[in-house]
Amino acid sequence: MSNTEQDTERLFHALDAFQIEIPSWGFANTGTRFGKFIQPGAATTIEEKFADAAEVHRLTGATPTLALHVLWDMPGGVHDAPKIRALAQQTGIRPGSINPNLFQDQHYKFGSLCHPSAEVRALAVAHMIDSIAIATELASRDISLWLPDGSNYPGTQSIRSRIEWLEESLQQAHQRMTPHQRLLVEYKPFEPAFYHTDIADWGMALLLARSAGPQARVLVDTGHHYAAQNIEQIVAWLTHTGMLGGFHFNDRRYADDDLTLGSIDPYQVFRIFAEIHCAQHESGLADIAFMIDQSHNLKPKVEAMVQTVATAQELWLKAATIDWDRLAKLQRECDLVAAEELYRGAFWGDVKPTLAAWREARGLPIDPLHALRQSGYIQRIEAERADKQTGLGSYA
Ligand code: PSV
Ligand code: MN
Repeated sequence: MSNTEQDTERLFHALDAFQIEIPSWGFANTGTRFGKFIQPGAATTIEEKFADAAEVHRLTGATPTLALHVLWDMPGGVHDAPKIRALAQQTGIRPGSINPNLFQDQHYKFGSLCHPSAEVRALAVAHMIDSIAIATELASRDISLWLPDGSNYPGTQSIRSRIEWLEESLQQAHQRMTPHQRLLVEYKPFEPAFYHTDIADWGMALLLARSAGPQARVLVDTGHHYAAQNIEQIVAWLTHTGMLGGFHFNDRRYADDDLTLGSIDPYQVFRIFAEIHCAQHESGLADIAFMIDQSHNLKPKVEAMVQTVATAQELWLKAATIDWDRLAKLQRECDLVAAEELYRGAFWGDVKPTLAAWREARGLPIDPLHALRQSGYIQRIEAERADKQTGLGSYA
């Protein structure tokens, strides 16, 4: 086999291995705190969310699982599991991570797992346990926790007590997991609380995951950092410690903007992917769950999701072209310019022909976005769903 053929095989293998979970909430009408713009094709039921997810997977070949949000997608809790299993069977899309919801119930005004009241904390732990039971019923591995808890004004809550309450709550939830499940602990430095959040950064998430138990890991949401934070360095630490459980990908300009992956800073996504490829190259790597956490308020949802996945595949492939042995040698020799050129050369290199060849070889459309537009899927769902949207006004 020639060098070029070997390279192609290696890159095809990297693409085969790349799977990214899509969120059910990415297909439903969502908005900002100022309001919602309703889309005629937005999914209004869990059946429609599965159908949209299947369409994205048909076009990209990379999204076999759908993240579910407990209260939004399974209001009946564990009783809804048979329905979800039937949908998975029909659409070929497996239920993915299970996302508890600790932010909508009125009891949680001052916190959930960290609330000063033991009664409210018990309610929140019970919801975690229900979410774990749902995951068990659906054979989902990951319970993915984003905790909204925090406070808005200095001195109004005991940060130290809340650490202890949170540790206890997470330990209680962890005990209820089956041996193959994982608890992913997500962090975020602001919003909805604006003075302190109880899991503000990766260090806190790491310590909490360690204290929760051996099946807990950290989840990095790319939108949950202070401006200019070096996310790939966090990735390096978390891969080094074996504590990286997963990602929520999206892009941002100012805050947790949930913009399309790579739309603002594709080089950052490349650098994160590169760090993961590097860790895999050097030491093999335990499973990392790649997920998208985006809700498009203005772009059509299915189209935006296909655009996102296609961009992720391209950036993943670019990062896969790095020659790690050569880069390591240049780094050791402190040949800074050559090392940087090799690294950014991979970013600037054109991988579109390889991606197209892989898609063709795997029976996928070469241009997934174009194929979506040609398929008539968007027109069909808009016609079927428009009357079901609440709040869809006339443009006339
Ligand atoms: C809120 O910030 C958020 O976007 C978190 O990132 C969660 O992962 C997501 O909602 C779903 O609960
Ligand atoms: Mn997230």
